[in-house]
Amino acid sequence: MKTKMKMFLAAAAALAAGTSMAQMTEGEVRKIDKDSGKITIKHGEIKNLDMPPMSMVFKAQPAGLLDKVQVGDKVRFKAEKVGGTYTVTAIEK
Ligand SMILES: [Cu+2]
Repeated sequence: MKTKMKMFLAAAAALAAGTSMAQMTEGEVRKIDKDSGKITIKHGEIKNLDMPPMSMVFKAQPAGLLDKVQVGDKVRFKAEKVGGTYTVTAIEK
């Protein structure tokens, strides 16, 4: 029983990690912290994460994504949950 549960969780995690499923979300950059590799975005609904509009902090992966945008920019970005952390894996103005 326990093993079956683990297999189910592994399958669910693999599904959740499917990057091709992630859609681009609209947002506005509020804060950029290059030292910690984090970015605060006021975002619209993130359908692939089942998240309503809000302002929140994301990790940037790779951190170089933070060099592409500035505070105040209207952006489109890809948000995913990586290792339990909400992460921006792509961003464009
Ligand atoms: Cu959010």
